[in-house]
Amino acid sequence: MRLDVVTIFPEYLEPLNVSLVGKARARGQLDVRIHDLREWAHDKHNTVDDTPYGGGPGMVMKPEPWGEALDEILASGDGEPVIVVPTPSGVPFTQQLAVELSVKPWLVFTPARYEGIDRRVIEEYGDRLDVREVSIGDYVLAGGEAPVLVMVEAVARLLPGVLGNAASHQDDSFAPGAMADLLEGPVYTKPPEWRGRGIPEVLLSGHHGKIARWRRDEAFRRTDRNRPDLIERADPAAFDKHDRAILAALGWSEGDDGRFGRTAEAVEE
Ligand code: 6GU
Repeated sequence: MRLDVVTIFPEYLEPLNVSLVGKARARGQLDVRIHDLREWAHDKHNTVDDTPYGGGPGMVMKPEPWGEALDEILASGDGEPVIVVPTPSGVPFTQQLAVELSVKPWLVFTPARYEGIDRRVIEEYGDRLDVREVSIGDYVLAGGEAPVLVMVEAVARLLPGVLGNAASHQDDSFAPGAMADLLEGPVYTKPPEWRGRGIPEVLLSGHHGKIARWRRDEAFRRTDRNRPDLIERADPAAFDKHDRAILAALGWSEGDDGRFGRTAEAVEE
């Protein structure tokens, strides 16, 4: 996979040289190219921003440097990339979107600073290419560089051969499949006792069926506590008899619409 990032802070992307993404690059699984937007600014001060039409606070990124940068990058490769525009006004970045992007051969990220990029740039490339405006959550950051690090890590770990163990992302929280719609439960390793705290007995039992069931119960407990919205949203067809018993014990019941909701008493707590 090829990844291009256009930014006014190339050094902000240094973490892409480290760890999982850094190793994928070293192995040739990822071709990452960081570009300094100011190379496509032509005045004495390499200006990339200007005041907003209509007034208001802050500055807006000028269209010309972005247009020249993107034209040059697009001409440098085969085929067409997906352009990912990080913005707090974008669609939510989810595991589903990470999976979708992970099968594309080429992604171009355009992290902005200030109040964002002149709208005409998104329209211009959106008319010809697959352009996605994406947000990483409901909070406001000073720029799109940290979101690019987040998105690249989420996508890179899905590439074939990048994670050591292909099974590792099968029960990721939010992965489509077996544990879909549930958060992962707790994990333990050696030593068997630490500061007087032991390990749940079942994990030492060697009984794989019981261990799988315990893990799923713990996943329900954690999801109930931290993300009840995921249980409300879940398709109950995915819940077996034991799942329903756990949910009932946690104060959930199946509503007329077939979905689970918290019983009035459980909501009070
Ligand atoms: Cl993608 N950009 C910025 N600046 N803030 C954000 C964001 C992106 N996602 C959440 N907050």
